[in-house]
Order: sequence, then structure tokens, then C-alpha cells
Amino acid sequence: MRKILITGALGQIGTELTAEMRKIYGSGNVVASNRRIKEGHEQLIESGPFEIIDVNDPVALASAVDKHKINTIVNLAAILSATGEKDPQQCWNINMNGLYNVLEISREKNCMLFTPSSIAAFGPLTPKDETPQDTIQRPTTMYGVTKAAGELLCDYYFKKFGVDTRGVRFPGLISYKTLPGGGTTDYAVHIYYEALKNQEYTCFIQKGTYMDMMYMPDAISAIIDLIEADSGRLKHRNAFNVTAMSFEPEMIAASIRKFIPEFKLSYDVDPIRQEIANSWPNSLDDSAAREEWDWNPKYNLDTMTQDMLEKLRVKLDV
Ligand code: AKB
Repeated sequence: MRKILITGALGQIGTELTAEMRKIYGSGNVVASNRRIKEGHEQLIESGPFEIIDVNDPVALASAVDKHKINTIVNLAAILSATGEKDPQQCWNINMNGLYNVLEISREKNCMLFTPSSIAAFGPLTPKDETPQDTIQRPTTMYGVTKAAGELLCDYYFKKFGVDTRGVRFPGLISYKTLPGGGTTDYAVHIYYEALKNQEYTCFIQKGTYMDMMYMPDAISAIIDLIEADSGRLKHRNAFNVTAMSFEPEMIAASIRKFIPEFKLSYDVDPIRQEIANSWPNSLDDSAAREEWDWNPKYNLDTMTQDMLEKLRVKLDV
């Protein structure tokens, strides 16, 4: 029986992962945790066990693992790319020192550990199109440095200590439930809110900038499917390329216009986030994930747009 601890559970991925895991594994077996309570998450907090845990506090982590007899940890506590460039020291502290603490607890208490990496683990020297699974990385953001180093550290804990570490390189994630915070791909979420509220959006990423993206239901399946995958089939345990689509801002705008024909897109490019986006791949090759654990996303750009707009219309009451 899995007993799961999710760190950073009140973030964009965590809110949806907690709800889905509670459905699959039982509410009492999924402990959500976050370093602070955030408004608007009362339902999640009340729907099962919840702990205040800062990943930089190894004592709090260990005591929650003991108290709830945890055998699986999903470490989602992280600072994203744009926020990481504003405060690289904090980014290192949470992403790297936090991961180190979680790895040590996993080693000491014999837990499986899932930690997401990101397309940010690649850099300007990486082949840009159909980026291979195993290739040159050399990221140039602090977030990317922590993600590339995190992949290696998780590989090390598997090889050296036998900790069952697993992870994927997520692209930009799009969801209607919880807003992302401080990422470079966030425009692809905000655009849907503004399309419904104002029928226009000013994009901080330049026309023609391709990045990989994925709708949240596919991201949640990726985490659960990889956690449940047969360990004997896994060769790339901690850094699977996964993607569902690659697009640039004009393409998401065109998809929105199929449902909101009057939608207008303009640009006011943020040089910091544009530089980050320029250093990332245009599109990933995710064949290793398809071969090793049957990764197969369900949503493409238009089916995601249709679902996002339907769900957001209800949420925003517009
Ligand atoms: C970000 O933009 O920082 C994240 C990511 C791609 O990891 N969404």
C-alpha cells in the first residue's frame, strides 16, 4: 500500500496531483504538505492529511515521514525559472538543498522519490529541435542549473544507495485550477484567462518563440504512470523528456480564435523571460518515455484549448 507525502502540494501541479492521488490511493494515504497555508486551498487541506513542511527543514520532513509511515515522496517544492533569476540564492536553496534533504530522508527511511525536472535543464548549446533524451545540457539559468544538477543527484542516489528515484522533464504546464507562479511558460496559462475576460492578451514572450507544453491532466498521468512503472524497464530514471505539443504564441492565439473569433494578441516582450525562453528547446523527443513506460499524452493544442475555455468559463463565471 502506498503512503505518499507531497511537498509543495499547494502549487500548480500539487493541487491537482493531490486530488487525483487521493482518488486513486485513498484520502488517508496521501499527505499534502506546503511551507505555508495559501488562501483558496481549504478544500484540499480538509480533504485529507495536511502538514506544514519546509523542505529546508529536514527534522519536519523526517517527522512527517515517520508519523504517516510514508513510503513514497513526490517533491514538488521548487522556485521556477523567472523567479529564480530574480533571487538565484533562494532558488538554489529550495531547489537543491530541499532536494538534498528529501533524498537523504528517502535514503534513511527507504522511500521511493519522484522529483520533476524541466525543459529548463537544457541550454543554448542543446540541439533545439526534437531535442534528444541524452544530449548536451549546460543550462544558463539558476533554475536550469538546479534541475540539471538535481537529475544527476537523483541518479547518484539510485546508483550509490539504491533509492528508487524517478522524474520527468516537464515542459510548460497549462491548467485552469491553480495559476503557475514565476515561470517563463506562464503566458500560455494567462492567455486563456485574458481571452475570456477581455478578449485580448499582451504577451511577454516574442512571436515565433516555440516551447514545449502540456495540459495538466497529461502531466498528472505522467507522474502517476512513472511512479507505477515497472522499475526493470526504466533506463532513464530521473530525466525523461515528456511533451504533448510545441507551439509559439501565434499558434495558441489561432487555437483560441476557433472558439473566441474576436480574440486579439499583442506583444510587450519581457527581455529576461525572453532570454530564458531562447535558451530552451523548441521541441523535445520523448521516445524514451514512450518506450520505457508507455508515455502517451491525450491532449493536443485544440483539445486543450476547448477544455480550458469550457472549464475557465465556469470558474470565472463569464
Ligand atoms: C517555467 O517556465 O519555469 C516552468 C518550467 C518549464 O519548468 N514552467
